[in-house]
Amino acid sequence: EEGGGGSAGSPGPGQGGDGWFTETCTLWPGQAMSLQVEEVLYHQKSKFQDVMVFKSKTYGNVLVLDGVIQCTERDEFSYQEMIANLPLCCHPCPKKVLIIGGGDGGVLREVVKHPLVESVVQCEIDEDVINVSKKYLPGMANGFFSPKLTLNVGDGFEFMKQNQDAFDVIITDSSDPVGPAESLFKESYYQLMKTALRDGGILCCQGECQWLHLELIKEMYSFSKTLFPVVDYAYCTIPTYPSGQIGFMLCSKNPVTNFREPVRELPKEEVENMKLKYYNSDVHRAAFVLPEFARKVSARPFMCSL
Ligand code: SPM
Repeated sequence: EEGGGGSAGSPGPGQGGDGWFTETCTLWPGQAMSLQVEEVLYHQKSKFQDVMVFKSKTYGNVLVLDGVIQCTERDEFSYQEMIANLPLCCHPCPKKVLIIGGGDGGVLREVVKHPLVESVVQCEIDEDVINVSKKYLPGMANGFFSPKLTLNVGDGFEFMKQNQDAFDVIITDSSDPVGPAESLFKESYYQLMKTALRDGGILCCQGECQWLHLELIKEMYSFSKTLFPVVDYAYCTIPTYPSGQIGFMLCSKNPVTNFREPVRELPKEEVENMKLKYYNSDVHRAAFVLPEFARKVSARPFMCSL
C-alpha cells in the first residue's frame, strides 16, 4: 500500500463498516486517527487522487485526499492561519503572494485578509478539490471569491518556471510526501521557489510533524540552508493531523529576517477584525520553541545562526 489507506462508508483497513473513518498511512505506521461518520457527502476519483468529503459527528465536514485527512471544519483554522501568517507577518511588505496547492481555499482565505497583500496567485492542480470545497467547505472556500485572486488550475512547478523574481511570499500548502505531493519536499522544488521569489522574499511550506518525520525535517532543513541565508521551523497543534501537530519550514532570501519575531505585531483589535482564532503575535513567537528531542535532532542550535 502506498500512502494513505483510510476509508469511510465502506469496509477498509481498520474500518469495518462500523460508521467510523480511520486514517492509516505508511507515513505514520502503527497509529491511526478515527472520526465518527454521519454521512459520506462526496466520494470520487479525480484525475489526480481519491477525493472524499464526509460529515463527521463532532468535527464538521472533513476533506480526505487519498485516504488522508486534509482539513476538518472544526480545527482547520490553526493550520491555515499559521501557514499564512507566519510568513506574512515576517515580511515587511508582502504585496504579491503565490500559493501552491491549498485547493480547499483555507490558506487563501487567510492570505487575502492580510491588509498589505495586494494580489494572490494560487496554483492548484486538482480542480475537483476546488469545486468540492466550494460545495461542502464554504467557510474555507470563500477566499476563491476575493478580487485579489488570480486562480491558475495547473502545475505549480511549471508556473514557477515561467514566473521568476515575481513574489514576496510563497506558501506551499501540500498534502504529504507520498503520491502527487512528493516532489514538493525536495531540494529542486525549494530551488524553484527561490528563483520565483523577489529579493527579500520569504517562503513557508507544510513541514510535517516532529513526532513522526524528524529525518525528513532534518533533510529539508539541511538543503534549505544551502539555498537561503535564514531557515527556521515552527509548528502548531491540530487534533486531526497525526500526533496532533504539524510544522512549517520557513526560508528567507533576506539575511536579516528573524522569523521568531514578527515584523508586524498584530494589535488585539486587528486579531479580532481578521477573525483570527489561533494566530496572534505571542503564538507566533511560541511556535518556534521546539521540544528538546526535536531541537537536537533537527540541528536546531544552528537554525538561527547567521
Ligand atoms: N489547506 C489544508 C490542506 C492541508 N495540507 C496539509 C495536509 C497534511 C495532511 N497530513 C498531515 C500529516 C502530518 N504528518
